[in-house]
Amino acid sequence: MGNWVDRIAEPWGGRTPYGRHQPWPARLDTYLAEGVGPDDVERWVQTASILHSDGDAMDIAVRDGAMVGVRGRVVDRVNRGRLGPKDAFGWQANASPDRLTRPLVRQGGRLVETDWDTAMDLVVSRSRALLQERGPGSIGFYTSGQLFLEEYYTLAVLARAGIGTNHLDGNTRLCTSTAAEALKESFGCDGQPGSYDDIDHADVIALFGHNIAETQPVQWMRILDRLDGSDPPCLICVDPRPTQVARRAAVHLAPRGGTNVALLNALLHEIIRTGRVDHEYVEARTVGFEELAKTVAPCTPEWAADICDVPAAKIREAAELLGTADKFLSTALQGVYQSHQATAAAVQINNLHLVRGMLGRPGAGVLQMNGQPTAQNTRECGANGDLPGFRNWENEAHVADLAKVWNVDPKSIPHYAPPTHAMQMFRYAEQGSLRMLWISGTNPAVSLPELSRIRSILGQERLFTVVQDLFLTETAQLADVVLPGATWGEKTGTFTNADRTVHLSDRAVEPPGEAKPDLDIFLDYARRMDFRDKDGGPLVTWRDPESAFEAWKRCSAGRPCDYTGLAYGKLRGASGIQWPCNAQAPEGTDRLYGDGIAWAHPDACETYGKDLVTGASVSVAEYRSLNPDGKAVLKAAEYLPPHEEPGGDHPFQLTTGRTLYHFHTRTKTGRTPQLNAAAPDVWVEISAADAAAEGLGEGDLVDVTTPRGSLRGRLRVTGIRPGLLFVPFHYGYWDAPSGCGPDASTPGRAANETTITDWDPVSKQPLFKTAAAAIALVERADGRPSAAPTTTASAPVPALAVPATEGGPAAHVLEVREPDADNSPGSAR
Ligand SMILES: Nc1nc2c(c(=O)[nH]1)N[C@H]1C(S)=C(S)[C@@H](COP(=O)(O)OP(=O)(O)OC[C@H]3O[C@@H](n4cnc5c(=O)[nH]c(N)nc54)[C@H](O)[C@@H]3O)O[C@H]1N2
Ligand SMILES: Nc1nc2c(c(=O)[nH]1)N[C@H]1C(S)=C(S)[C@@H](COP(=O)(O)OP(=O)(O)OC[C@H]3O[C@@H](n4cnc5c(=O)[nH]c(N)nc54)[C@H](O)[C@@H]3O)O[C@H]1N2
Ligand SMILES: [Mo]
Repeated sequence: MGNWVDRIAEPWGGRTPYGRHQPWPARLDTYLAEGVGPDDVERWVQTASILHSDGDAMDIAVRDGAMVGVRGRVVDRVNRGRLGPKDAFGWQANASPDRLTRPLVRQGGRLVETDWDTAMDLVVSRSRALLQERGPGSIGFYTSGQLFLEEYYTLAVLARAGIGTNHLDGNTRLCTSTAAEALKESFGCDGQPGSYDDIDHADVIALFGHNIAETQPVQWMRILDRLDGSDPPCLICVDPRPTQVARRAAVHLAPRGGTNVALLNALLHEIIRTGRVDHEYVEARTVGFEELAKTVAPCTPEWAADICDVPAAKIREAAELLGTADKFLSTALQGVYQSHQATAAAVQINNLHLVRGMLGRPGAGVLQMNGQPTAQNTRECGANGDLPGFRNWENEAHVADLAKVWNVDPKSIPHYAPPTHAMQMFRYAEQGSLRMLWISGTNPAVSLPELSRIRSILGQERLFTVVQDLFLTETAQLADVVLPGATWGEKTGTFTNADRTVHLSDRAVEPPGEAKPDLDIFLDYARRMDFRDKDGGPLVTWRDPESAFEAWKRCSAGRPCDYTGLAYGKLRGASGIQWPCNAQAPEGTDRLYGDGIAWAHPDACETYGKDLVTGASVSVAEYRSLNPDGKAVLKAAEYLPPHEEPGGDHPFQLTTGRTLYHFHTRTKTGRTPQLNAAAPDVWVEISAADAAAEGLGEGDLVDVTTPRGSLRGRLRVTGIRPGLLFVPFHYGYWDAPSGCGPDASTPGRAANETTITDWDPVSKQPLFKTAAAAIALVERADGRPSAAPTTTASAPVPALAVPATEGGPAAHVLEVREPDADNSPGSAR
């Protein structure tokens, strides 16, 4: 019994309303492939979603050694049984006929199949030669936010202590480096303060540049359920597009792109002016209030209204809600993080909470969101620009402690400079000091800015490129060696979502052909390189996922991300558990900073911080004198205009981002029939006023051009703020219509043909959200609308008759409310 819902047409499914301070009711979502009934399922195998950072817990249905469906896990704290559209349908991509099944090596200019020994010998001999001739700084690793914890930890050990290179970063640089940096600047250390449970308790929820309806659809279901229940929260939405969040908001602010700091400073100004500061909290828990108050003193709503182009009255309204809220929750994501003052803006969101004393209690929390499913693990394992366990590279005691865990000499762990960030690694490759780049689980030939530059860097003869992926991506096509990875569902490991919930993901089926789990590939490399510890024993002592997890636990002990109380056995069958989980908190920790900002102490902190405007490092002496007792730091920042402003030949602002139905460069969702059909090709969002002024309409084919390059797509006329264009960044070239491509005669369709090589000075996160662009008609629509979905932020203005986005029977998901049979303990293997 239950309802069959077309989850392409109704992405969030049916409502289960609930009141404030009540538990979120369960709803069991199940999707089985056509022709498969519940009785045909031989096994249900426990996992969580790998297509966003929400960590939706689910079970994979297995029959005859193949995946045949999924269902949500009712027992789990994150989703209570629900699935988003990508969760429900995305698993089908695993079985795509074009998966890589054997390693490839470049011979005579072409990639040809080979065996593992040949491919790995090539990688090892090149590594050895480079180490000898040019030293460890000639080798770099660029990894992901989509592998498993065990894999990142192994990679971090072999790169930092084995090779001894400082050049190891993740695509988390493009994704959550600002989240991490903002937490470090305010609280001295990475670590998400809030919990998803705060949604149940808040009376005001503010979303800054975060289209949660499309990018974490299950938590949006939770907000929708609260909006339909008693004592619903008021939403504040800061986004220049009419997202579903904006449509449900009590206050929607649609600022000019790149002006978040001005808006946030005005909100802080109003909160201080109207006497809503919790002075007791500020006094007890923070430093820096006077400086902050001074910086925002001139930032009146009228001043910000001018910069942001939003009515001053609406800024006041938002400030009033935040100033009078009983408990408020804020979230931030790419509309904040991918701009020129990314960290400065994200820190002002933390400041809103600190000045109001809204932290560490149910409903009062900050979620500096992650995007990728396992980005949290990249960060905590030190496979990004940090040392493992949030250790401070500038603190000799932290490095010595890490060296002890690894049984190596502290000098053999590079810490002469901050770990190299990805944008710098690509610069080193461009300039020639980096000669080998090992790319795992990311597709930079579509996802990095200014693609013509990236293609020329990766295509260089002198750069030896290893690509470890599931498919022959745009990036893999430029590689010297391609290693076929096994992925989610085909390997075992753990990963941690945006609210610190750790989930176990078990192997359900065998990988295709000779594809191998990333862990096995890294372990094989470590073995072949014969990395040793200081006593001559093997540096990497583990051999499978569980022993890797146990090794990581030792590295995490006593650190904020303490995993010592977790074990595979404890996670199997049960709900995910939030770190820190240790002897003091054996069931995990719902919120950080309920009683003090413990990790900001000079001896404990992950960083001494940076200047928010220039990115210049604060010295240990400065930090000690500013913050001797380890309190939260209220850091102020003046607003600076975006680096590239519209005008002249490029009159529009251009922003890029996501749609509900696709994940990134579509290697998985583009191979999922229901998802691909919902959004099969790129489009360009434009406001009705701009379309009319340019004499353009729905479906017209246009070229969008910036100083870097052009892309071609059909127009969708929406309620986006006038002056702004939006393009989804999902569409690369592997399934592009013929004749469309980076090297073809017509412009490409990838958003990053147009984006700029530039980054936030503090977090080094690139600027995908602000550029200046021109638009030119190529061909009239002739009645044909764009491929943009109608259910989302890309919904057409009401006057247009565009067919509604639907999935039909193939997209029917079974939803059971009040599921009586708890599906989880015991029934998953
Ligand atoms: N469906 C889907 N879900 C995903 C992903 C996916 O690819 N597809 N990817 C995952 C990952 S890795 C990430 S990082 C997250 C990203 O999740 P989000 O950050 O929610 O997604 P984006 O579309 O990148 O950007 C969010 C919003 O920022 C707004 N924006 C643009 N410029 C500005 C600005 O100057 N100020 C403000 N306030 N807002 C602005 C855009 O209009 C957009 O609606 O999603 C995760 N979930
Ligand atoms: N213009 C613009 N550009 C953006 C953004 C934007 O908003 N606008 N957002 C940025 C953000 S936030 C992000 S996170 C990045 C995402 O950018 P990418 O990480 O480059 O995008 P994905 O398509 O997720 O690439 C992941 C790759 O890993 C492979 N893969 C998946 N699972 C596994 C596995 O288990 N093992 C191995 N070895 N490979 C695997 C997939 O096939 C895919 O090729 O894009 C960034 N780029
Ligand atoms: Mo991301």
